[in-house]
Amino acid sequence: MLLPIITYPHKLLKSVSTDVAMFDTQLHTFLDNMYETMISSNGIGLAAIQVAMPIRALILCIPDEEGNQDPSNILEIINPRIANPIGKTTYQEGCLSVPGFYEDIERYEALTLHYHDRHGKECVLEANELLSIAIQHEMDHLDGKLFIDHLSYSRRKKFEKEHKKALKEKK
Ligand code: Y12
Ligand code: CO
Repeated sequence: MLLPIITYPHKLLKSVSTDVAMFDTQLHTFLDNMYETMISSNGIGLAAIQVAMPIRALILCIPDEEGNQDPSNILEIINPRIANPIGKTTYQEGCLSVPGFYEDIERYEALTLHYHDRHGKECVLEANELLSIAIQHEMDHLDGKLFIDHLSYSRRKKFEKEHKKALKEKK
C-alpha cells in the first residue's frame, strides 16, 4: 500500500520520533508499505515521520553502480545510534519531503551504526560514502530535522524565497 508523503513545511516533520518498542506484524506491514512508497517515488531513503508516523524507523536502498535498486539491498533501521563518526564530506542532497530542491550538505564521511532490524535483533554496520550520508540524512528526520536546516542563514533565506515561488506556481 502506498502511503502519502508529507512535505515541507508540514509541522509533523519537526517531530522528535519515539523508540520502537514492539517488533510485531504491524511494524512489518508498515515497513513493507514504506518500501513500496519510497520506490514508487524514486527515493533511496525514507524515514517513518515522512509518512506521518513518529517512530524511530527508516529504510534505505542504495543503488548499485548501474543505478539499480536491488530489493535485497534494502536496509531497515530501527532505533539507530551513531558511534565513531569520522571525517567530513559534502554531497548534494535531496529529500522526498522537500521535492525539487537540492543543496550541498556537509556530513561525517564514515560511521558505525548500531540499530535493530524488524525482528528486534541488534545489528552493527560500518558505513561510508553514500550510505553514511543517507543514514545521517534519515536520522536527522527522527529528530525533526531536515537537510535545509543545515543551511547557512543566507542560503536558507534563498531557499525559502524559491520554495515560496515554487508553491505559488504549483497552485
Ligand atoms: C544522499 C542524500 C540524501 C539522501 C536521502 C534520501 N533522499 C531521497 O531519496 C530523495 C529522493 C528524491 C526523488 C525525487 O524524485 C525523482 O527524482 C523523480 C526528487 O525529485 C523531485 O522531487 C522533483 C527529489 C528527491 C540519501 C542519499
Ligand atoms: Co529526507
